Amino acid sequence: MDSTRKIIHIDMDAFFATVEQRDFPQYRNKPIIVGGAPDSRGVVATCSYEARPYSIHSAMPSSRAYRLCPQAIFVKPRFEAYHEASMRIREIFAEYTELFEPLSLDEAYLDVSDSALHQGSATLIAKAIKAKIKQKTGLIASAGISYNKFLAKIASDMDKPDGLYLITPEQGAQFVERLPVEKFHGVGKATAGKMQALGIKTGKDLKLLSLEVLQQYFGKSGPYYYHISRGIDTRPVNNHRVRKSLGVETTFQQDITTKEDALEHLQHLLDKTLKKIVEKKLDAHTLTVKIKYHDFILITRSRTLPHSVTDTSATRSILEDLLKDTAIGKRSVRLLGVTLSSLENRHAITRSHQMDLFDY
Ligand code: TTP
Ligand code: MG
Repeated sequence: MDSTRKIIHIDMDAFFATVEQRDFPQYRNKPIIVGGAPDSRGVVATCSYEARPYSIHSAMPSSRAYRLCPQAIFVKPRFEAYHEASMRIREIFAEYTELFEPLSLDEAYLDVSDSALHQGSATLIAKAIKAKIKQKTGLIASAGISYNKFLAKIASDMDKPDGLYLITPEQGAQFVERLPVEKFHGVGKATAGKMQALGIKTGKDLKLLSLEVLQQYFGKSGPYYYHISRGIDTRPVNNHRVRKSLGVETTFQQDITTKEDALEHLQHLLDKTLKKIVEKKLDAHTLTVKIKYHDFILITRSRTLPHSVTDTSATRSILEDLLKDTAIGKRSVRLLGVTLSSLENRHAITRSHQMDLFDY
């Protein structure tokens, strides 16, 4: 068993809602719902802890949330503010370890195995990170501490909000035995349903099945379940997971002379890049166009969107906008390129509803 590692999982409490409560004091101590307006087809991105007793949760239609808690204050998301808070949190992580892996704007794994800070105590390091986050951003984080990613993530959820929870190597295997399978990270609704149908309710039930049987039922995920049901997870914390940018470009045999041709090519390059982004399950907020004129002069034009480029059907008009301030159509062009950056791992549930969030 890899009992030697020290992994911390940090997850911000009611992230979007807490940013709103920080920035607008009139929202503090009140049920706040961040997301689509109650009379729209929008959905809830998240809600403050004051709204949680009303059974409101992420991805629920806003109209339903309104019925559950009519006195709640509905707030339109401000992605720039969340992004900025996220960057500040990451700066804090970097002060404690080089080895951290953001999973989304509000959560990350940190490997502090080799840290000499706080006498090498991962619990004290987690406490210090929470305090620093509070001090520097005014936001609250929960921390889970354990000897692998799977258990650290479960632990950060155990004591929310403002949580600090440790699962020691001695407790790990027993802890998983008692854990309901729906709580297993990586077990989605469909798999949980399949497990229920097979009578697998807890880690203990899962542990009774052989590797072969698990592989037969769950294919490639079989070995993962086999190991985590024993508290074993050797996945490393990977700080290179999110690429900084992704792009494609083409040099033309014959220069492009018209704006229409340029747009056509750019759209094609963008569609190609978007396809890669979607395949890699990423979101991209910044779109950059690169133009090299026939005299080799190179210019770039960028636009950062409040939502992911993958969530808009209006890429054509964004490209047109970006070309406005260029000499395209007047000077001939030998190379065009498109780059997508500000990449984030795609959020599993609501991104497809993200446009609805703006449905105000
Ligand atoms: P979560 O960490 O899942 O939720 P949370 O931080 O709001 O609350 P908790 O205290 O339970 O951790 O997600 C982080 C942010 O991501 C959340 O504030 C809003 C956004 N989000 C969505 O936009 N859609 C979703 O479906 C989920 C789950 C989150
Ligand atoms: Mg959170």
